[in-house]
Amino acid sequence: MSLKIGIVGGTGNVGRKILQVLTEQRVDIQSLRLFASKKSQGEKISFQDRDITVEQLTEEAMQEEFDYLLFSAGGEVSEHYAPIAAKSGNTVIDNSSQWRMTEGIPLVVPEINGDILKGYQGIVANPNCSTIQMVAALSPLNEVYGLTKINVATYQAVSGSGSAGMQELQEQLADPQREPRTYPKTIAGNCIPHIDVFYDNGYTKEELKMVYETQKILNKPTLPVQVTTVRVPVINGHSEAIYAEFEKAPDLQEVREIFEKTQGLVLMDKPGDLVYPTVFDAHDRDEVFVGRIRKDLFNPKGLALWVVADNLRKGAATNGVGILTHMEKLKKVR
Ligand code: 11C
Repeated sequence: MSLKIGIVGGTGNVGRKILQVLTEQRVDIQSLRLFASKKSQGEKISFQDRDITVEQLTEEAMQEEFDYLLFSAGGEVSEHYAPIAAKSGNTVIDNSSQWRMTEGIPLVVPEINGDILKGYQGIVANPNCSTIQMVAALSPLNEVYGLTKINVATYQAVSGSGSAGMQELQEQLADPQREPRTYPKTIAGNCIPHIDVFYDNGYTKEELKMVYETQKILNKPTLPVQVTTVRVPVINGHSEAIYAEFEKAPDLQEVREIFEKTQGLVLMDKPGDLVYPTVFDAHDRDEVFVGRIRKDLFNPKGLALWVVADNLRKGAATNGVGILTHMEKLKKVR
């Protein structure tokens, strides 16, 4: 079926990646409209063989008929406009954190829980980038061994903060004296254990997103998830050092086989030959890369992993377009 698609936040980092992924995945598009704030109205964005003129986002436009509206313009825009679009019968795939934990709103990584979307119309939430790559790697192990605990530290690229973060790192690399604006401290040559705001319990919003989103996607509402998120001076690509425990002791060889046969994962795990993933391997790729697989030295049920993905792709655009294509597939299944 030829689809009527709208992208809200079409001029941002993720909006542009969505355009790229729609083309690569050959989504059959009847019409494509791009919406942004008044400031970007009239801008031209090239898509396939044409230029698309950016329109100002309005309530009226969201009430028109679309098959899918992909939102990536921040929580406030989604809070206001996504329900208007959904009430008008449109399906919204929302990349912001606004609706992720709302009861009744599906939070989806298509290959894990995409089937909950059968017959669904309304807002579908796309998880946080750092959550997506972690659950993509752990879900196939959960199915075989039963996850009982996660402990993770992230190494997150500045592209997660949009173009402002990328620009700040580049400017500070050229001039280390340059004052921080996007980040609380200098990012060039530094690691900042602080992403988004702090809560009274000492965790950041980014950390608690990873906790609660993981529990919701895996449908394990009491799973203990311990997180420290860190911004690092990397332009693009998030890395994660994950430690997980299971009900059944995982077998290393079998774990590797599971990763090898899981679609969307790439196993890079021959450390002796310097084979382990870094952000350069994951750049502009849709897969999640896994390596450095080790058994816990003290607990046979524990496993350590290093997981890397392109946060703008699998962490945002690819997963969002994946939700769209999955919903289209579900419509064809009776
Ligand atoms: C970062 N993970 O790297 C954030 C960006 O909830 O979708 C994405 C925020 C979100 O800064």
